[in-house]
Amino acid sequence: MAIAFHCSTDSLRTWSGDALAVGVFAGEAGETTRTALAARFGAALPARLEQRRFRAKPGECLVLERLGETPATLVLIGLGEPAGFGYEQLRHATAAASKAAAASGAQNLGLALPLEGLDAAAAAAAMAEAVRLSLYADQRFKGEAEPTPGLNEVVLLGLVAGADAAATAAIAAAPALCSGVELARELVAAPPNVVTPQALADTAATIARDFGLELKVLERADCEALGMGSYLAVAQGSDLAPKFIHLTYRPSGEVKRRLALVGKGLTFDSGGYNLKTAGSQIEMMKYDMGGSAAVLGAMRAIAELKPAGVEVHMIVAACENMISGGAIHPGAIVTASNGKTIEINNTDAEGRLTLADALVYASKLEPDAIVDLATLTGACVIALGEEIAGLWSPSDALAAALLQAGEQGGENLWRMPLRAAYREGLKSGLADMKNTGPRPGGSITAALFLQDFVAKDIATRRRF
Ligand code: TOD
Ligand code: ZN
Ligand code: ZN
Repeated sequence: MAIAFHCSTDSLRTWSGDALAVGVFAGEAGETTRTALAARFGAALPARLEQRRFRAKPGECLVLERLGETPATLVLIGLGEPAGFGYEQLRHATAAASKAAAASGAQNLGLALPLEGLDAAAAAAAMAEAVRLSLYADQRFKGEAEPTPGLNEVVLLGLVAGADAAATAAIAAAPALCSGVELARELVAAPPNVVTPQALADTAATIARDFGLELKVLERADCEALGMGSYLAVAQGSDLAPKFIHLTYRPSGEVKRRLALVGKGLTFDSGGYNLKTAGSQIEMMKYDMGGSAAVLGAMRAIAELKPAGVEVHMIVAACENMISGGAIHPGAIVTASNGKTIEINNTDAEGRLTLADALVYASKLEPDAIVDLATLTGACVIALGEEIAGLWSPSDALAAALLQAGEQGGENLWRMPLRAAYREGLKSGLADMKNTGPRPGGSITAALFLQDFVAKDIATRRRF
């Protein structure tokens, strides 16, 4: 059931409901909050926190139930030092509070978290999204649904709805954004025998039907006619047909900017004849369509929110990377749809082969910007760890815009270099290029490879 969100000028001193969650900074910085808590819940409260050894460290969560009054449940969330507090910490604190409140049986929750120095709309969005996403439970593959606690109403304390139209709008947009995020997560979590290239095409068809978007799905023969030899080389080892998916959102008024979202859609990556090994990687390779899940989720949100002025194209060259008598040989040379020849020195560097033809196709649409999302290299994970995505762009302005969106939207991005000298690593004696460079700098050569399939003027073109 939908969760209702409200803003309220109430504070932790005045709000009444089932559960109240209060963020507390560590040490000195938390003193005013502790004083306010004592004023509201009695002078014994600080001693009780001391007894439970609540130190307000980040991630610390203390639930005090049956306070004998309303709110019946007080959830204290440790926030650590104020210096480290931003949108990401706000999301984590909100998620912890929501789960604790729902588990306590509360129907409504008052959230008192520090919002000083944060943009009201971005903070409201962060909280509304964190509540919904933290309470989501994936029951699709359970034989019997397990009961999952939820909340009916969440009140964001200290935000003035009427006075801040942007915060109100952000809260209104949260359900559509969360539906997109949940769709992406469901696609990523679903197993590879369920999320096939056809299933990705079906998902795009559902979005198109539900929200009135345009959909074109190119079959193998259509891709052959367009000369997509790079993408089709990856798909040829699978018994499942490739699906090249092009979903388009057109705004009702004037089009001011055009954006292309490209996502890697490998519904399973065995590595091909450069086979992945057990224990380290192969069991996880249903996740190799994460980029396509992200862009499908984004389109689901865009389709519902209907932003003005921007036309958005989503392109996913979906297929599986499998082994069979018909699979591509290591060492094969193929030709992409821009005429470039590629020596496939590693069949496991297949994502870039599919993206090459997807980027050529996207370039032909003449967008103002292309944003490509992909689970492309382990080297990027080695460089940045599990929680930060690498970002490569020749455009400082686009990179800055994406970094800022990531900061507010809860996606950590880090800009990486497109070091031209590393192109050396992709030289082939026979073909125009190889698909795989040396292991050092492996994520950078992957980005340099992709750059060769993007029309040269896109990064420097108009505005975005
Ligand atoms: C690589 C170019 C691509 C491949 C990637 C993939 C690796 C994996 C996990 C660290 C490796 O050492 O073989 C790396 C390093 C962690 N493999 C990759 O990065 C062959 O996983 O298959 N993309 O399609
Ligand atoms: Zn691979
Ligand atoms: Zn892959």
